[in-house]
Amino acid sequence: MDKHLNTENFFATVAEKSHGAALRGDYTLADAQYVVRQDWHAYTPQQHALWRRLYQRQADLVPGRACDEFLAGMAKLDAADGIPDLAQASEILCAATGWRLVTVPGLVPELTFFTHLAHRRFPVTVWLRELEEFDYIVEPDVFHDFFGHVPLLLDPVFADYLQRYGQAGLKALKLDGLEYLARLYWYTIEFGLIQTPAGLRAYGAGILSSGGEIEYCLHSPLPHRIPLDVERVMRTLYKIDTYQESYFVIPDFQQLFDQTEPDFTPIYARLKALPTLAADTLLPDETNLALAQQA
Ligand code: HBI
Ligand code: FE
Repeated sequence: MDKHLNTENFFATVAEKSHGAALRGDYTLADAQYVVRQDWHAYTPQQHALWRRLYQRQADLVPGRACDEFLAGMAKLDAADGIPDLAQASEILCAATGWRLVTVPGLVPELTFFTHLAHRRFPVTVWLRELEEFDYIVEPDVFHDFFGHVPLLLDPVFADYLQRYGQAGLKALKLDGLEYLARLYWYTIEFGLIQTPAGLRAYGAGILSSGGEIEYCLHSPLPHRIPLDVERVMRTLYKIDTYQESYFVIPDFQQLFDQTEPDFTPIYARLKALPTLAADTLLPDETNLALAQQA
């Protein structure tokens, strides 16, 4: 697709969704795939210090709350000391699962995003939030993208799931299925929970890069925790500016991968005839996993 046409549509959509606010990254130097250089030497000592604080807070929170696969990936990436050089991190990742990191100015159009994922390339935003945004940020930054998403890409099964998601995204663009697929992304890749022998754990990047939701999602009595069913998730609306009202729980990554094996074409057709579900819905046949079970 022509890059400029694509770009105009993208910025028009973003502006509409965000009530006119422009995206924050610098897109002027991006290539046709929205890739930019990470100018690692341009990060200031203050920015590296802010990264270390963000990293240390999450590093203190993840034991007993993140799944083991995430913790293992995080240890291999070894990024506690400052904003990582993403080309070096990409080499570590590539050796593990064949994924690479590409560096982008921020959110990229869906077609671009899915194309990267389908080719086992994960887009990581190059800029870091400001100090005032320590606890909450609207658009994904390098901390969210790297700390939240990259560790699990070192796990072979999760890595295959994300590639499959990208391939499904490319198909969904043609089938008018994007809203369904965006909900699947939200409730798995961003806010997914996993039931492990040691108890309930988080694997979603939105949770694992958050100082507050990481505890809330596991132990608050407020949200529902529901066994994941792909079609159910695809019908479920989500909140972008509060903690989630429902989390969906998988038993393991293989099951997540297997559930996304079938072609989504007939699923989209079925879902178009059904109403969407509010974020706090609990269906009559659903189990809200008891807190007692979670150890
Ligand atoms: N771009 N850089 C970036 N990161 C994302 O997570 C992202 C994106 N573009 C589109 C997009 N996500 C969404 O449409 C997904 O929810 C499918
Ligand atoms: Fe994310």
